Amino acid sequence: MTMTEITRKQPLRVAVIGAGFMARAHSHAWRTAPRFFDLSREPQLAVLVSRDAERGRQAAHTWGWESWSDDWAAVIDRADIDVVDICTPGDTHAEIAIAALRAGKHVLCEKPLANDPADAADMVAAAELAERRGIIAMCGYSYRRTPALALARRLIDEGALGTIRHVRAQYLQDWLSDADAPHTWRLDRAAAGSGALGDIGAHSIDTAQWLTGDRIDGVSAHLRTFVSSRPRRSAEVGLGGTGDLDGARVPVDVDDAAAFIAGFAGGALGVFEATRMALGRRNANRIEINGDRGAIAFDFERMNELEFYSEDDAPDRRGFRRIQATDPTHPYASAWWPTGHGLGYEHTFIHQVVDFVGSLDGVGASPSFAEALQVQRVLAAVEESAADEGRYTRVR
Ligand code: SOE
Repeated sequence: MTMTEITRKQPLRVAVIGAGFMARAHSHAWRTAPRFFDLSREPQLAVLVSRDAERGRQAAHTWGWESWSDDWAAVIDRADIDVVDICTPGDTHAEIAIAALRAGKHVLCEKPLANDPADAADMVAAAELAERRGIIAMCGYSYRRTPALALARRLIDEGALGTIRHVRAQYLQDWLSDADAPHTWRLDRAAAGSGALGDIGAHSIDTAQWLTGDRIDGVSAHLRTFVSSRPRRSAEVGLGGTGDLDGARVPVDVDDAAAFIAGFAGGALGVFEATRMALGRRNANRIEINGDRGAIAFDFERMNELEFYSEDDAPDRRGFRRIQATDPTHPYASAWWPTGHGLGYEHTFIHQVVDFVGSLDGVGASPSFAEALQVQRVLAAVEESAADEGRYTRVR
């Protein structure tokens, strides 16, 4: 009988801050990424941080973390931590990320980067200083890591769409359609910065700018709040919370829906919509881009598929074709299952970990904090425009 010891790679010790839905997705990703991808370092789930003792202990146990803490500042000071992964509401991002970068930790921070451009700019300054010491900072716009969208990016980079004229992006959810759906921190301006706009519209803005390689430089926007107060819950886990209702209602001070047209610096025209009240649409993160040579269309509710139209096809067979982005030639796909077997939401976070660890080898983390700051500036311009009845507003 022979027995050989498995040689392990250099560990990458991770601390996740948060114990909600996102921390759960990230925990799974840190654990799974090295099981399917050949990473240069071996992520280790060192410590989960949560203010809530019971929830933190439980989450750390269930998701496979070595330990739990209620003190993020102490965790950041620990010499054995390499990465700080921030999965808390937006109002806490700047303080934690800046402290972590100063302490020499690599940072992965959930989107949107912050609740306003000023905090985001401070985070960019800290990231740029840290980068000189080989420390990386990345923002978690996870949809970039959907294979079908990464394929769209490849097609656009190759010139298959030609000059981009139209960007049509909608992010439609319906989990807040019911006026009695409970209040959550995602409806609290102090914690979340904005409503559907920053929560899901930010994804569309990032995706659109990343796919086109262009930036939005002006917007004309409208925001709506359809339900002005919601039942209070004693605790919150996942979307909408799980704690008991106590009969009180909490005011909603963010948008339920956002709609805006956008001018791109390169001349393309964009139309954006973000809502968590589009009844029947569960997580329809959609984008369609038309150029003068071709077009792509994508809907996350069919996340394994990309529609592609090309003027290069013979005239008698032109039309959108439906590509299943599950072939080994497609981005990320060769690490997974046989062609056609499909991936899910969680895979985008696994790919995010793969790219994050990859960027430690000097590839350059993207979306960088600077890219995420540009998204923040668009969000701010949308709010400014909406406050002025849709006046066309420059992104500054
Ligand atoms: C809630 O609307 C939410 O969880 C967003 O916060 C995420 O960014 C998105 O991926 C799914 O929906």
